Amino acid sequence: MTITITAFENSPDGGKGLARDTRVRWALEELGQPYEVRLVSFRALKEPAHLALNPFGQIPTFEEGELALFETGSIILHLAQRHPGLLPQEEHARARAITWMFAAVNSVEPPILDLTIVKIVEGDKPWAAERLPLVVERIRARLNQLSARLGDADWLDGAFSAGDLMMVSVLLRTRPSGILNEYPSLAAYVARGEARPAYRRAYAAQAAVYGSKPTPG
Ligand code: GTB
Repeated sequence: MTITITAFENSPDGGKGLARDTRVRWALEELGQPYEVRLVSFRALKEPAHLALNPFGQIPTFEEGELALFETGSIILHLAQRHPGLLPQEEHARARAITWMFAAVNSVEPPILDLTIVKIVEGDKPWAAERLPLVVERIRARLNQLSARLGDADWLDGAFSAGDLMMVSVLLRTRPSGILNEYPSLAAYVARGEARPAYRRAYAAQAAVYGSKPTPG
């Protein structure tokens, strides 16, 4: 059965890999699963056909036969459970890798998203300048904790897993702000993720949609 995901017809980042279809593409590439992409306009995102796939009117979505999913965490967990390569076989190691996936989207991503919100969506509010340093401090607090746990390891818990794929994807969102460079071990961790052939294929595929450069940076 063909796997079809959705992505922006016009991504605001022009193909720099920041939209969330990149992490799903990356997982599919790691798992060696072919896929097709349906591009969706901003208007079509909020129309009934797309809302039936994702009630929040967002990309990416995932369809395979009768199954339709949304939420990158759920899509990647489904794929990693179905195909070998992104989750360890051993029960406890597998549960820990899944824990890192949740940590990425529940504990690390929220303050990172707040930074985009305070800078772009709320940038013209009179209190935005006051809020900005608070949000940056919350990001730093999480990155301090994460870099302490990573230490000098290559990956968060043994071999590269879906937990690392999700965490690297989330950390990449901090790059435009420069905060990641304050944490050399995390910057190196993200660079290791980006250097993986599967990531590079995923990046190139999304860049090609928007006529952007095929390599990150
Ligand atoms: N929790 C959901 C998931 O993980 O799947 C969040 C999905 C989501 O935020 N999708 C965004 C979307 O469809 C695209 S990724 N937004 C349109 C809308 O809500 O109307 C967020 C994103 C968009 C653009 C950039 N960029 O250009 O830099 C980066 C990230």
